[in-house]
Amino acid sequence: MERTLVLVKPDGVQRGLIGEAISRFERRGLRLVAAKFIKVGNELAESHYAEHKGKGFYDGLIAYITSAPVMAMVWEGPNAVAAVRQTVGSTKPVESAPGTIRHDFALEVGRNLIHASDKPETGEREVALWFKKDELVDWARAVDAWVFEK
Ligand code: D4T
Repeated sequence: MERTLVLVKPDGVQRGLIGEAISRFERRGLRLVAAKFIKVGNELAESHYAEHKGKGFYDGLIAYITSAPVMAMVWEGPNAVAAVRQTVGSTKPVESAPGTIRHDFALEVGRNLIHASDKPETGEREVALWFKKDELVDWARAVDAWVFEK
């Protein structure tokens, strides 16, 4: 089953949107695999955003993600990466479709509330970066057969 890393970023936590985000992923049918509420240190922030090092917004991005706690989660399901990205909306909130989290609650790219892995390979890398193997819970829901075709 495909897995994706989701972070409710510091602005989402401060604005009380953890429950809103979890609720949307649950209603979509995705299955929660892991969750932890943590203050992100510089080392983890820099590893997570390594691909953006050197870009103009990089320092602000590191300051933002380390500024307050985040809710880190792993969600799984068929095409979980694409499904979560769709529910979250485009990186720039004003380009996000109505009904997405970023459209409904955000205005600026530097305060876009949620991180979600952008490709299945990124999902695997990010899940391994943020969670130890024994923090990932293997489980089934009674409702799975009514959500997952196979
Ligand atoms: P994240 O990684 O936070 O889910 O965002 P996206 O996957 O949607 O977008 P991204 O990797 O291109 O950007 C990472 C992060 O950088 C911030 N950002 C981005 C910014 O502050 N200014 C910018 O111009 C861009 C492109 C927002 C998300």
